[in-house]
Amino acid sequence: LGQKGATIWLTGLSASGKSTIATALEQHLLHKKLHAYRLDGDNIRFGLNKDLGFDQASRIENIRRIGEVSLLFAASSTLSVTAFISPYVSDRQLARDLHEKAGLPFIEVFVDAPLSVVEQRDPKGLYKKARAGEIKDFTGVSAPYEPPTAPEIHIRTDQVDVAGAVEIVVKYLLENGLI
Ligand code: GGZ
Repeated sequence: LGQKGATIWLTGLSASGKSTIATALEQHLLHKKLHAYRLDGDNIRFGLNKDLGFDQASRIENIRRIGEVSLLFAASSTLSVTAFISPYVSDRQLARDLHEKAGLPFIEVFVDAPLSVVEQRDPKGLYKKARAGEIKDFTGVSAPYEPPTAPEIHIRTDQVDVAGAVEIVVKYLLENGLI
């Protein structure tokens, strides 16, 4: 394969736009005949990680496994696109370290929208339930989110649309010789 693998790691609050951007990015890369694969709640939390919940230890293990799986895809020359809250700096750092040790690029993308905005969006009514105490340990409400301090890419989803977000990531990949 001429293509080099890498992991594009999206992090951000629930309803920040991670899955939407990951899906659009994956489609864009596939249309360019690049190998891309998206990992998100639908194919990980309902399968490999269905034994895990949302307490801190479960999230740490969730992200640890996802880091290992994304590494395998990247090692197979695939552009691996992950879309998980991944709320802890230390867990994202572990995923980064795995990739760097293997000589594979790790691109952290902060999918950033203020809590007030994502709470307004609330597409699944989860923030409302969290505020009402019906869901415990909800990120941004009753569980922490530690924003990246030096992400490779920072996208404000209250300011750019999905196409704009994809363009930002693709530009980064082109400029860094990853595609
Ligand atoms: C955060 C939760 C929770 C709690 C269920 N806290 O917006 P969604 O619904 O579709 O995506 C969220 C998803 C978060 O799973 P992750 O694997 O990305 O989380 S982590 O990286 O922190 O392990 C949300 C839903 O699961 N969800 N309960 N308590 N999000």
